[in-house]
Amino acid sequence: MNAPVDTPTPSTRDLQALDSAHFIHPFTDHGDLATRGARVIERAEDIYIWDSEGHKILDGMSGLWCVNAGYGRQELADAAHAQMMKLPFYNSFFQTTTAPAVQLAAKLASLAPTVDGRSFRHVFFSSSGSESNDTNVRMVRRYWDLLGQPQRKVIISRENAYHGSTMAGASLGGMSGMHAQGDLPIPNITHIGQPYFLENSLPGETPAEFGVRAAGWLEAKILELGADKVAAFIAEPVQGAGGVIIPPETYWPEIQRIVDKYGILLISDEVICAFGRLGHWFAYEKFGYKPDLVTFAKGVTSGYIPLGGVMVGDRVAQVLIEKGGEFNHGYTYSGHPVACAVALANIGIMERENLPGRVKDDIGPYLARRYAELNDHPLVGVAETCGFVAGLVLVKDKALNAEGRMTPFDGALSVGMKCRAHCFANGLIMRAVGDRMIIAPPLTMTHAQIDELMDLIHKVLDLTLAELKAEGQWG
Ligand code: PXG
Repeated sequence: MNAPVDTPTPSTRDLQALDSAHFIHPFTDHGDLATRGARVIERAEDIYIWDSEGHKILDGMSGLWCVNAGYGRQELADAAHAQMMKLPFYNSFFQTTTAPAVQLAAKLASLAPTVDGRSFRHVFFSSSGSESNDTNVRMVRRYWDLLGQPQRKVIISRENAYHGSTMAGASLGGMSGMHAQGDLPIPNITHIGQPYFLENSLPGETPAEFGVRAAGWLEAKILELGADKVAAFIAEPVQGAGGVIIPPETYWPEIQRIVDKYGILLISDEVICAFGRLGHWFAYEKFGYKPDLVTFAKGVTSGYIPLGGVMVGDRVAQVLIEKGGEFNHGYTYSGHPVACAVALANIGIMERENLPGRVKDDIGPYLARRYAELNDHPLVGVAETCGFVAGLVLVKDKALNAEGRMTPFDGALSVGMKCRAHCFANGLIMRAVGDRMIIAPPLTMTHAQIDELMDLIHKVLDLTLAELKAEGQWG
């Protein structure tokens, strides 16, 4: 075999020019990008990334909610290398299988907790969260067809949910900007309101009351459609891309009561929330509900290689397997041996370092304590965490107005984007969703690194406030 040719790394300017000329980025305004040039990320270690200009940046978003075990894990590279040399690819169609796919399926089944006798013994693999949710749509419809109830077609989701970007994923999602492009949602998908206390509660309502009322929107929608038309409800345990929306404690138990009452399937989309992110292997355990299908991706490999899938609960698996015949669905890379080998190694690291347990008992509570301090900052309406995701809302005035609400900034001011610019300039990756600033850092963080993160957050908030004052937008 030839040794790899050592080509010189192109300059940042050259990369930006080629990028602009050839690379269509996801969710990007290319006119805007061309005027700035893309930020080129070159390498990463632990919780930090470095751009091509040598800036060190604390990655408060774990790549894109996925590098749960942190960067620079030799074991994951070794697992991929060893599997590539042994068997880089073989498919799992036509009654064949490979050891990594089998072992990962069994491992995932052992990690998914059984609640009230409902267990997960089967897994369907894909390469992403979007493909996994497409699988869910097909699997749910197949399930009801096999049970002789083909009229049960409607899947209920929520506004401001994110379930991916394929036709089905974007349709399940509740992002109006996505629906506006390409005639979405596809038929038989509908949405109810989200459980966002700050925006959707009534004056004087407690979070507990609001949680029950928000769950009640599901029951109202089921009754409006006719229960015999409804196939499933899909939701993220905590909404991620929507801005880290943490539901009140009363929400999930009430949702469970409703799906049980009408016999509809419950899909827990845990693409962000599983694999330690909320302090558990799977997040439904944290909230105590009982999904029939669980979507996963991202953290299963810590993002080192694409892999996703669906944990298929016994209720669905039994019907598919016992009554099903052939389910005409699958992807070339379902059970990709290299991706599965990396996932196994990644789960090995998470077990050895007890990453879910650290989030639950140590760094999660520490982050929560430190985040609570942000509530004292004049710009911060509410700062809150759940496991290792956190969100804070930037507000113009946190004193409650006559309607019992804080006063938001005028959207045209793009205060979240101003804050995000200060983050970039000061070595911190934090996402802005409107005026909500959100993080989901690697689960390996030490207390000292959380302190470093908090110093950076205080600094960017102060800089944002100073900018607003200088523009005459404050006070
Ligand atoms: N479900 C959930 C809950 C997600 O967060 C997907 C499905 C789709 O996964 P794939 O692998 O197909 O991208 C996601 C992905 C953001 C952002 O801006 C979030 C995601 C993807 C891209 C951007 O926060 N989540």
